[in-house]
Amino acid sequence: MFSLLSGCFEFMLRKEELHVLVVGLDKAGKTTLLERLKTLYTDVPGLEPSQVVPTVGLNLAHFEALGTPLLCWDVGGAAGLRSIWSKYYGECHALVFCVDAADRGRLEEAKAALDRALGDRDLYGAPLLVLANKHDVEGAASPAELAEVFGLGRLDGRRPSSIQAVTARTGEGVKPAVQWLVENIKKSQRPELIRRRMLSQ
Ligand SMILES: Nc1nc2c(ncn2[C@@H]2O[C@H](COP(=O)(O)OP(=O)(O)O)[C@@H](O)[C@H]2O)c(=O)[nH]1
Ligand SMILES: [Mg+2]
Repeated sequence: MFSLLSGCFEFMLRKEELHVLVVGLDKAGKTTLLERLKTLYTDVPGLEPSQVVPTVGLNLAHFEALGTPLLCWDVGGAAGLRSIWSKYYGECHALVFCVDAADRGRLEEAKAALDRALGDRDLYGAPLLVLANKHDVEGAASPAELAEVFGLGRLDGRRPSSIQAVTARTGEGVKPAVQWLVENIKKSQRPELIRRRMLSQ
C-alpha cells in the first residue's frame, strides 16, 4: 500500500518533460545546435562543430533548463528524409525550424518545407520557433528579413511564434531561444492536448 501511495505521489510531483522537434533543411545547423545544447546545459559536452557529421537517423539532446526537463530531437533534413518529420508532430510540444540564414539561395526551399510542416494538423497549437542560424556569417539574413520571406506574421493568433538569431557554433542566442520555448510551451494549450491524446490511446 505504501509503495502504491508513494508511487502515485512521485508521479504527481514528476516534472513534465517537454518535447521539442528540431527540423529544417540539411546543413541548416540542427545537429550542431543539439550538440551545443548538450554543452550548455549538461555535464557531458556535446561534439565540437568539426566532429558533427550529416544526420542519417535521429539525434537526441536531453537536458534541464529553467527547472524543466527537455528532450530535443533532430531529424535529418535532406529532401528524402523530410517525409519522416510528420511522424513526430503528434508527440512534440513545440517545433523549432532551423534555417541557414547565410544561404539565401535556399530560403524559398526552406519556406516551402516550413509551410508544409505548419499545414499538418498534428502540429495544431504547437509554438513555432524559427532560428536564423549562422548569425556569425557576414551578410546572413536577419530575423526581420526571414519573417518577411516566411510570412511569419500571418501565423499570429493560431500559435505562438518567434524568430530569433542564433549561432549554433558558438552558442550565441541559444539560451534566450530555449527560454522562449519553455515559457511559450507552458503558456500554450499543447501540453494539455498531448496529455489528453495520450490518455485516449
Ligand atoms: N558559420 C556557422 N556555421 C555553422 C553554424 N552552425 C552549423 N554550421 C555549419 O553548418 C554545417 C552543417 O551543420 P549540421 O549541424 O551538420 O547541419 P544539419 O544538417 O542541419 O544537422 C556544418 O559545417 C556546421 O559546422 C553556425 O552557427 N555558424
Ligand atoms: Mg544533422
